[in-house]
Amino acid sequence: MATVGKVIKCKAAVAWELNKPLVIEEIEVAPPRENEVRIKIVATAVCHTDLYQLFENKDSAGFPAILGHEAAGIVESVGPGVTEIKPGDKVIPLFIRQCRECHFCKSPKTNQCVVAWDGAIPTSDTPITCKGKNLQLFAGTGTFTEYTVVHKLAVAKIDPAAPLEKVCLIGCGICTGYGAAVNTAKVEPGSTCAVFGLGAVGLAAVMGCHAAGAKRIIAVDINPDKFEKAKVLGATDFVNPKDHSEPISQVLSEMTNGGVDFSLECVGNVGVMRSALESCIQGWGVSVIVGWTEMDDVSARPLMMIAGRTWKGSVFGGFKGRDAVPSMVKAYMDKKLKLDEFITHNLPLEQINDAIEMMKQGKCIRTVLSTSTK
Ligand code: CXF
Ligand code: ZN
Repeated sequence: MATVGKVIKCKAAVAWELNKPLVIEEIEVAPPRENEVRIKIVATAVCHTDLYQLFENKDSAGFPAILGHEAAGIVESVGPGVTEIKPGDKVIPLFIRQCRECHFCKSPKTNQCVVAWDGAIPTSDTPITCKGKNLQLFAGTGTFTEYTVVHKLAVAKIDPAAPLEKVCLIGCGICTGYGAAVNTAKVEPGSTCAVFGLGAVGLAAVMGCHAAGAKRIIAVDINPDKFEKAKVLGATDFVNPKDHSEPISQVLSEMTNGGVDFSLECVGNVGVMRSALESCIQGWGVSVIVGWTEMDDVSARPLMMIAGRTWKGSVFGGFKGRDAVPSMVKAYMDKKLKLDEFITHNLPLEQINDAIEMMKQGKCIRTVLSTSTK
């Protein structure tokens, strides 16, 4: 390829500072260094965590930045030390790295590799610049761009036949929700589940509960427009907390004779996390925190757990990315996993601020942004 070994000038949506619209700018992307992979991003979707980073996370160390962490693309070139990935491979960047060698990677219990979060640490030494300034790559992926550079442990190689404009969703929302049900909650056949929040992550959690054989899946959201899609993905009951004056945990307890077996919080709100826990049945109920927030502490009465409930959480659905993402792509190709139902809009990267606005207003599930072909 003519670009190998050279700086690539291309377009990206740059987040210059908190709370400001993204700006389409020309950026310079350095050739991959040791253990790095330069990827042409073909499709990238907007996830709620990108909005969290732009509007709510008050840490200025993350700016200026290229946001985006749910994407798929094609490897343009690789740096020294990269052997498992080659130019032309179709890949999904990972915001949780997997080294396959540490004691966490060797355990089937977790995806918290010792270097899992290394990409998320702000650094002055990033491979992408704009107007002479280094840009942070959000979550170590920074995908709202035509080209990005990621560490080799943050790349999953996928089926060359996979449609990138669909499977990009596997890079975050689908695995996060589906895995939270299947891997973290370990939903059991015949069980009763409740999913709080019906964005892409919550809908994927519904899909995971359904795949695990749950008998009853109660979908909870204050926006009733979300119920239709939840039904398509397997939800059996629908509750809008605004329709009830009593606490939602009481409503669910009455509906289920004491509480649900599994609950999943997919909002990122500490009050909802508590409600989800309190909606679980005593004795064996399991509640999983899936939604992302770093702003507030979460609290609950100790009796909740003393009486036999388990409160846990996961990131990326507990999936080890380099191993699981290719399998999830295969599941989609084999028609065992739904993705198309999650894509409500398609836009060019240039219209990313419209996608962000729609997500803010709860008007979309996923908008997939495409980069121009060149
Ligand atoms: C997040 C977790 C923190 C890094 C970016 C992605 N998960 C879901 O959006
Ligand atoms: Zn995400």
